[in-house]
Amino acid sequence: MTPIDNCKLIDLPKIGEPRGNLTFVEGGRHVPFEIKRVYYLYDVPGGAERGGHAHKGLHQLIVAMSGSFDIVLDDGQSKKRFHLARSYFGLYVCPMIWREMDNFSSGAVCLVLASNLYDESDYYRDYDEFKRDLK
Ligand code: T46
Repeated sequence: MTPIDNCKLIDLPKIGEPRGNLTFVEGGRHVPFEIKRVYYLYDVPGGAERGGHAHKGLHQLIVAMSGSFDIVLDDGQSKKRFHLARSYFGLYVCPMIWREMDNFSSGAVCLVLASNLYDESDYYRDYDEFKRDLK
């Protein structure tokens, strides 16, 4: 088992009705952290790439609210590509995982629920530095 095995797709509750669907996420219940921040990526141009970093301590749940995109997770030993395309699945990403995001469809919206407020010092933006600190 490597750290990447802690990252998994979480099947979120879905209340389906003829008037539409409703999905909810409760911190500490559906995700293994309290939610302190929400942010989202949208209007991503075709062919653009996002990510290219790892977090030292941040836990996240990443959801394709609309459209689709891919995320490649990398724990320094192995890599896994996830295709997110449904708003009732969230990808839980634990700390110390490098991620790259690409293949955004037109109109894609990527919602992120995060365990902490924005803090640039929590980022590794250099892959070699990330790898060095894994040891
Ligand atoms: C992640 C992926 C999925 C803020 O000022 N506050 C914030 O809460 C965030 C998330 C970003 N920023 C600033 C920092 C940069 O100047 O927004 C700018 C763009 O951020 P970044 O280049 O990190 O964006 P992405 O899309 O590559 O990554 C973001 C998150 O940073 C990251 O946590 O996992 O979305």
